Amino acid sequence: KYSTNEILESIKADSKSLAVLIDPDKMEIENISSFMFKVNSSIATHIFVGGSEVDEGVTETFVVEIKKHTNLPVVLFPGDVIQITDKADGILFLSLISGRNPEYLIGKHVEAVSKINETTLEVLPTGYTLIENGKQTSVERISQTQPIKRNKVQTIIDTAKAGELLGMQLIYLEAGSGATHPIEPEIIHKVKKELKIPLIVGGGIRSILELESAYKAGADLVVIGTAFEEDEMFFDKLRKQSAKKTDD
Ligand code: 1GP
Repeated sequence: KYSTNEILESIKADSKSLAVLIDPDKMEIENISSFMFKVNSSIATHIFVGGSEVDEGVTETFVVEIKKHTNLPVVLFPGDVIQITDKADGILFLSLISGRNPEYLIGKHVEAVSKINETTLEVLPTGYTLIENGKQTSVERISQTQPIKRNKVQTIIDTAKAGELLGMQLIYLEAGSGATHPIEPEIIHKVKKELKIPLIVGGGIRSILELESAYKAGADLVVIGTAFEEDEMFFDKLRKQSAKKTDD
């Protein structure tokens, strides 16, 4: 049932993947069609859908609407089991490996199995690693876990590596949505050097410069949410055409 690895393979094949994060709590459903029009003409390769506190049923309604307007793979980035829907293409099966709350390391996963079994979602086992960013994030509040301190670089590296050795297929370095500062390139670089699996980086990336430096440091997939919510013009800067020019 989980035999297709299409989404994982697409991330492995393109070391500059870009996921646009849509948080159903932060966007009006009426705006999805115009938003997706911009996404489609940008360099985005994936759509992530999720949030910390989305009510039951809302994620599904959003995914259905998003799918009407794009052929990009839609991946659930769930804050909770109730966000699981078979209308998406894949799901980040997140273990919060920076934290020590068993619910977010294995509890929610057991709860999720019966729901996932009813779907054909591609399951992407992901080591979700929250890095401290100066202010409390909603992940911290809801999961009641501590992020890893930014200066504990070896702990960050060892945590990511432990995730890989446990068999996870992706490592996600998260600064938190709306973070003041994105994850430092130096941390991305050091973590990437130790990993064989793809690295996802997100939280607080608001400019092309920050995006490019994350890729340069070794991020395979970058997740951006807030920058698009706050400034749809940001899409214009990420149009397919202008990306080509930079490549040339
Ligand atoms: C949050 O990593 C994502 O989970 C994206 O963060 O909203 O700050 O882009 P932003």
